[in-house]
Amino acid sequence: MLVSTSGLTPRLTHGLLASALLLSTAAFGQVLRPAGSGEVDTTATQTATFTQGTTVLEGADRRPQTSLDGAWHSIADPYFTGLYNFHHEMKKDGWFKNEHWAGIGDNRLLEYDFAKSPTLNVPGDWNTQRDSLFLYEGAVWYQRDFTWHNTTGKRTFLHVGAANYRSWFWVNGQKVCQHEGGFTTFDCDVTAALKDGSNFIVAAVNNQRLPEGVPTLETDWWNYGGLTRSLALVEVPEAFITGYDLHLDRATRTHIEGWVQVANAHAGEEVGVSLPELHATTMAKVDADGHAAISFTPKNLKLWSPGKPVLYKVDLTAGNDAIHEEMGFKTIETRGTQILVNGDPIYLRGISIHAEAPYRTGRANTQKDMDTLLGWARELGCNYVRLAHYPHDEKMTRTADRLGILVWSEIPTYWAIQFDNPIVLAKAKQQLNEEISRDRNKVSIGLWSIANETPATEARTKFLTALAEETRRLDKERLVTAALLVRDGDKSKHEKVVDDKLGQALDVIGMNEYVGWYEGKPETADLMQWTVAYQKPVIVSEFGGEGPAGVHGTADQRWTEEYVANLYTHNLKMLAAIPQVRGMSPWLLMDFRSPSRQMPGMQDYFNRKGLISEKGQKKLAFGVLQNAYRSGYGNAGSK
Ligand code: GCB
Repeated sequence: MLVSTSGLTPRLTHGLLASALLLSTAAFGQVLRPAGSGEVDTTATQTATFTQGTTVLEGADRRPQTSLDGAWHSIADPYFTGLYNFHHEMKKDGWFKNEHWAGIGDNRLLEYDFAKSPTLNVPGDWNTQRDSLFLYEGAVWYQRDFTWHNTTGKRTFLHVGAANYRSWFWVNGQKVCQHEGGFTTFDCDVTAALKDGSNFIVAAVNNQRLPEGVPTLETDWWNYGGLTRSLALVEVPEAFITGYDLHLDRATRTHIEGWVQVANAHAGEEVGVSLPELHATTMAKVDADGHAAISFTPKNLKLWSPGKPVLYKVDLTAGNDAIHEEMGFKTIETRGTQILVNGDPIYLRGISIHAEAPYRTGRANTQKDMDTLLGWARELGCNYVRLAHYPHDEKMTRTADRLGILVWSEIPTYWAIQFDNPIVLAKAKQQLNEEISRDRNKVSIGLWSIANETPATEARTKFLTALAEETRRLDKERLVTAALLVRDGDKSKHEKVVDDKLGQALDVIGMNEYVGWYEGKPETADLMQWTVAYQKPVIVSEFGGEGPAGVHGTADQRWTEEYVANLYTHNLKMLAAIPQVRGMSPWLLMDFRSPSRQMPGMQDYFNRKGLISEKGQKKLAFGVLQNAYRSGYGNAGSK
């Protein structure tokens, strides 16, 4: 366990990521002291307090940024020699010092040199950039130089889009933060480490899977490692906006309420929120914790809804600080078995999407990737997408806001993580906090999913019920869901039962089923009898089957496009007969890399359940689902 002696203590404030559960996350308003020299590595695998010195600067992508993207020098370090010595003690003069042979001469031994090492592009996973790293799981070091000019009275944050899975950061040899979790965005205060003029930054990223990780050892996706999303420096004034939540009040649907949180503000200082296009402005005063409650009713506010994406410019101000947002306003709730958006029942015609990059493979992280994936979803006739199985790049939810597509966002509480381990719960809560802090103001978010296909044990139900409560504490305006497994009833009668106890803690029941693929043939769907124990809306979060693009045969032959098209036809018919079903996101939009998918000629390390191949070829099943969606498939429930 990496124990920091730097003495960072979280302070509980409204809307801040830092919470008592995040043992090591530093709060704003404090000077972040580097965790460097006082660290003791007690075990290699315990990572309870691994995350140190990070927080989420909400709206960072709307602030001016100095990009750190581009070529970084890199060293693959399978034994983590750059950080640990031969007795596995943390080095004081590790590779984060970025020393050069030419600089120190021949009196001292140096066995690395970033300046002479090859580069990797950031953002980007290492697996698809260098053949020797394709299957690599371990540590890789990154280094780059940059020029910086200090501005008096400003604070600077290093904004990291994502680093999979554990990451350490040093600026000019000084430790600034470390983080666990491969898909969430985080920020480290680097003010004290920066110099005027030339600087360097070193990052170590380790994607080794951990038994006590979130996710854990098994996943059905590629473990893409590295600085997979953009990095930037973001400057803020001494008193600055750390977070905000502006949403439509469900009761009136005309009233905007929420809060703005300001670090280092004095009680009584003013914050402003305005929608210039509607000539609406409100001012509020912060309390001693820097928290200001917001409540106002702009005239003529048009609501955002799937297919009708109305967005407004929203300006937030606090002293010398300002954030220029682009936001929409909607409500989402349930009534009996219905899902209501802006009070109207809706059927969610969706598709599941992995963050796999179209055409080139690897982690999706460019605007073009987002446009391609969501463009295909629109072409399919979707009003909703399930972003599986982890938070995607922030550009994805911004794009969904603009395109008018409702989003299911998920944390990687996937399969059998260690549900009886409180450390794992703390990690899951941290990822949930980071996910919601980044995206709570994205109008496209409709559902927070807290898990996928978890075993129905008591420990699991307790763990996930705690996560459901945490989700509602952080955001009361969205629906809480999880993708559940279904169980067999009387097999001779083809009974399927959805009664997982976790359903009690959810607003919407997500369920995955694979009739026609992992069980039976497509026609088996015609025989199925479904019982859903809950009078709640159900979203069929997955169904599907595999067939590579261009492989043809009869509707009865597995691995063919025809078979999967037939599977869709029968599943669509079966699911239309389940009264609670209010949406679906079949598995899935595009083929994606997975190490466990080995069938030669058919899979070759790809899960082929995509409606589209990774090269952009549409399969027959795409047409089946498109026809259904475009002709109004689904039942939103009567008013
Ligand atoms: C599932 C998982 C998903 C897999 C899929 C499959 O149920 O949720 O992550 O990729 O099945 O293809 O088996």
